[in-house]
Formats: sequence, C-alpha cells, structure tokens
Amino acid sequence: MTTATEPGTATNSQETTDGFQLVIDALKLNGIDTIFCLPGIPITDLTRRSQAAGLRVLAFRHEQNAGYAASIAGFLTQKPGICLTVSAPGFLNGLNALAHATTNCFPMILISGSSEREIVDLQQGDYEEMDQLAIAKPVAKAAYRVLHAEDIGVGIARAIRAAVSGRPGGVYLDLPAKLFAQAMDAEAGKRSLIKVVDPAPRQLPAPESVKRALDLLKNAKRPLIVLGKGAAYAQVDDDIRALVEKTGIPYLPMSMAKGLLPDTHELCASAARSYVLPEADVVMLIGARLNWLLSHGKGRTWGGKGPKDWGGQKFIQIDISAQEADSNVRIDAPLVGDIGSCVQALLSGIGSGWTRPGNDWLGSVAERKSKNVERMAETLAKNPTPMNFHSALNVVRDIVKANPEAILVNEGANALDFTRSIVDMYRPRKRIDVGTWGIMGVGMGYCVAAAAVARQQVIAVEGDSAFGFSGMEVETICRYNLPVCIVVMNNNGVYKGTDVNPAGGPDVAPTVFVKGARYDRIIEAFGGVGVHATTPAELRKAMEDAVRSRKPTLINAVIDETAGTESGRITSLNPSAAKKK
Ligand code: ADP
Ligand code: TPW
Ligand code: MG
Repeated sequence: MTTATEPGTATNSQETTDGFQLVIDALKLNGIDTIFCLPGIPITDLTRRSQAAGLRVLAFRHEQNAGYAASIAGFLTQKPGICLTVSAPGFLNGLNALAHATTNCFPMILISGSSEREIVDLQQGDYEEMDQLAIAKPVAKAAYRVLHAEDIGVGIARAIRAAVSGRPGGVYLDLPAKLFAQAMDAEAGKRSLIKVVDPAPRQLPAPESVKRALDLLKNAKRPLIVLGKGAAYAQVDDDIRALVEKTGIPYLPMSMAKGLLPDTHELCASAARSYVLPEADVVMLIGARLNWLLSHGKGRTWGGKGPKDWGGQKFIQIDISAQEADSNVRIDAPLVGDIGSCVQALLSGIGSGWTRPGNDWLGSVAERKSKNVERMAETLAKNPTPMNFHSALNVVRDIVKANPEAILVNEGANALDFTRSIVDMYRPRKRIDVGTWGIMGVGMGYCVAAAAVARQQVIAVEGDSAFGFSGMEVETICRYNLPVCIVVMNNNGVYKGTDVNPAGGPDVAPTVFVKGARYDRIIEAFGGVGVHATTPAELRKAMEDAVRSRKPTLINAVIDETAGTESGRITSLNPSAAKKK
C-alpha cells in the first residue's frame, strides 16, 4: 500500500483517510448526490461506502443502463451524472453511454475501476486487463487517470469542469484498483480536495454578433425559431418564452425541446413543420444543430431543388460551441455564448419597438396548423380493432395532458415517431428520448434516472423491440419502488410483426418476435403491476391506476402488427438493394 504524504507538511494529524473516502468526499463537496452503478472488483466498497456516506446509490443490472441513467440525469440537472463501473467488460458496457453523452451534449462522468497499471502496460494478463483510458478517449470530451490519492481532488474537479463547461459532454475518469486503498493523512486529504467554483461559467456573446443577428431578424419576412435540446438543457425557460412571445416568431421545437413552451402555444409550428422549414427566410437555431435531424439545413425539406441544395434561407445560430457554425450550411449570424446570455442580449436589443412578423406569414402558418390538427383529431377519434398506434397514443396524450409534470420517456421507431407527433408536452424537460443517435436502449435507464432525480411520475412509451434492450431494469424499477408506468407498444416486432422468412425455413424473419408476447408478466416477477391491454379503454384505466397508485407498472398494449412502417419516419435513410431502385 502506498502512503501518500503531503509535501512540506510538518505536522500531520493522527487520522488517515483513503482513496475510497477521498473520491466520496470530493463528489459530495461538489454537490453530487446520486451514483448510478453496478458493483464488483474494485469498486464494490466504493458503492457501499458511498451509500453509508449518504449518497443515493442506484445499482443496475447492466452498466449501459446505469450509464444512460447518468447521462440523462446530467441533462435534467446540469450536474454531471455519475456512472460507476468495474474494469474492462463493465467499463465497455458503460462506454456506450459515455459516447452517447458526448454525442448528445449531456454532462456525465464515467468512473471506472481499472487493473494494475504495471501489468496492463506490459500486457501480462491481469484480471480484466484493458487500457481503458486509451479506449475512452475517442468518445469522451475529456479523459483522465488518477494514480495517487492526493490527486483525487484534482481529478474529480477536472472531470466535473470538463463535463459541464462549454458544450457539455461525457468525461472518463480512470481509477486503478490500487488507488482506492492508498492511505494518506486525513487533514492533508481534506486540503487536497477542490470545490469547483463556477463550473459552467456564463459566456457572453459579442455585441457585434448580437447586432448582426438582430439585423437579420428585423428584416425577415418569414422568420422561424428552432428550439433544440440545448435550449431545454440551459434552464432559461422564461427568457426563451419571452423571446418567442415578444418577437411573435413561430417556433419549432426539436423532440426534447417539446414543452419548453407548451406544444399548444399559438406560435408553436410543430403541426406545420413541412410548411415552415422550406418557407422561412430567416431561421434562428437555439441550441439545435443542423445535423441529420434537421436534414443538414438543406435539401428538399428546406425548399432546395435537389436533395443537397440550399433552400435559400439565412441562419442565425445560438450555440456555446464556437465550432458549430457552418458545419453543414453557411451560418450568416453565429451567436456564440451560453443560451441564457445570448437570449438576454437579444431581448435587450429588441427593446420595445419590435415589429411582429406580418399576418401573411403568421396566418399561413396558423392555417396549415389547424388543417393538420383537424386531420389528426379525426384519426385519433377512430377506434379500430385491433388497437393501432393512434388509438393507443390518444390515451397517452390525455394522460400526459392531465399530468403535465410527468416525464415522458420514449423509444422505438413507429412507437417513437407517432408519440412525438401525437403526445403534446406542456412543461420544459419532460420529454426524453433516443436523442441525436436515434438509439434503442435508453428506456429503462432513463426511467430510473427521471424518477429518482426529478422525483416525478414517469411514463415510458416503448416499442417492443426498444424495450428489450433494457427490459431487465424493470427489476431495478421495482426494487427502488419507482413511480414508473411503462407502456410497451407490442406490434410483435421491429417496425411491424408481419415479415416472413424469404427462404421459407423454420426461423422467423429477423424483424419478428414471439407473437402475442406478454411483457406484462415480466414486471409481475418482481412484484410490480402487469396489465394486458387490448383496447384504449383498458389502456386508459391501467394508466390512470398507475399514475394514481405510483406503483411500478408495465402495460402490454397490443398494437395491430400491420400498423407500422419500416424505420418509422426515417425510411429514406434505409439503404435499399440496388435492384429495387
Ligand atoms: P437537438 O437534437 O434538439 O436539435 P442538438 O443536440 O443537436 O439538439 O444541439 C444542442 C446544441 O446545444 C449543441 O450544439 C450544444 O453545443 C448546444 N448547447 C448545449 N448547452 C448549451 C448552452 N447552455 N448554451 C448554448 N448552447 C448550448
Ligand atoms: C442500439 C436499429 C431502430 S428502431 C428499432 C431498431 C432495432 C426498433 C424498432 O422496433 P420497436 O418500434 O421498438 O418495436 P416499432 O413501434 O416501430 O415496432 N440498435 C440500436 N439502436 C438502433 N437504432 C437500432 C439498433 C433500430
Ligand atoms: Mg415494435
């Protein structure tokens, strides 16, 4: 065991501390109160002692789910979500979530125990040997390793600052097994810790950038605001609302920005998306990237003649990352800074003499909206047998409306796309979903984090395939008795349940699952409430009961297996065989 002593300290106290304790003390000192983990060598005692020290320690059945939970806790709280894993395989299981956090700009720290450095570096075959730091680097915003107990304070401080400052992201912290048992003088240990001052400092936009943006906006005939999940993350909800309402500019919320202003707001253009994107002449992006989710800012979606042609609109982009502008198309007015400061600067620049967009623009948007809303209402009113996505989601829509504080978790293909367009959100940061990568598997991890961190009722709408990626965490949800109501949209497979094996053999097609599976029985194994629902009425009753009782509930909602489409709304991204073209 190494004994670390503080250089230059003449009088040391009698008491000692160790690596385990210093990690816990450093986290607590920085306001971290929850750890998402899966115990084992060398971090088992770290999980035990963290719990003993008053941290909430939530243990999962697979590290990927603990990691996703940490990532979304970061999004919801602006504090880095902490995921704690064992070495090599545990680390790799958590790595997916670290990459996810970086991709989605969520602050998260993956802390992994690792094996003996000397053995790993000589590749002599240690228990769970792996050069974890090197593997984490390409997918992390930053990656650090701590070798000495007296550096734990610095290591945790750097990890926190890296995770939350500037564009948030995933940070890896490598803690070799030997570190935990290192003892050092308790007083010196205490002094070695750092309470991070102003971890995510405000970044003010330059006045000339603000003026450039305002000049563009003022001269716009058909302006549009796009709100992304960066705007939701920023927690400046009132200012964003004031900006929209003062300027009178229609806005389009990206999926996780839904509810930043209520989806029922008169300026919400969601129901007229395919009209406003090509028609707008100036588009202001607030915390949203022009990636695939926005068709890279060009092509037919934006009114371009060909699939890669620019549609002719000018862009203003508010983002904390100075590198983001021009990543896909020209940004005429980049506004670099934190969203709070940028929006405030715009608000004060607008002053009182602002002219709202003309009625020709607002009227056309409103007209398209009401037509589409009417059409949707007709579809939702139908009650087909078997139940389809629309008739089931009409129920979810009502339940969310009646419980606007509930957090909606959503993944799947059709189960995702239909929910996003049918279920209105009314409050900020209440919708969390597959995010930038469109990944399956975030579901149950997100449920645990949302229930534990936000302490709200959680409603999860899950494709049956999507649910399978993290389904075992239903036990975790029951173990912690979390108020989570999971609705599995069971259409017997990926996209739909109707594919047949083209070779005619005994194996079913790769997109098809066991027909008529009873997902509701899974939760019953752990003492939760399982419900098999084949009609909207049964689904409604089950959801109402779940929300009232706050008991862990899983509803197997039987959906017409022919109802979905291949890849949901992103069929066009699916490469089809050359002969089919
Ligand atoms: P969406 O998927 O909703 O379109 P993205 O994840 O593509 O959103 O974009 C989020 C953007 O928000 C990122 O470019 C990120 O740098 C930015 N961002 C995150 N937090 C802030 C903040 N506090 N201030 C400014 N920009 C932010
Ligand atoms: C980690 C590919 C995209 S959507 C999907 C898969 C497997 C499941 C769709 O079926 P589901 O929804 O959930 O039943 P529905 O309503 O359309 O039937 N692996 C990862 N991420 C992704 N996105 C995939 C695979 C995929
Ligand atoms: Mg399905």
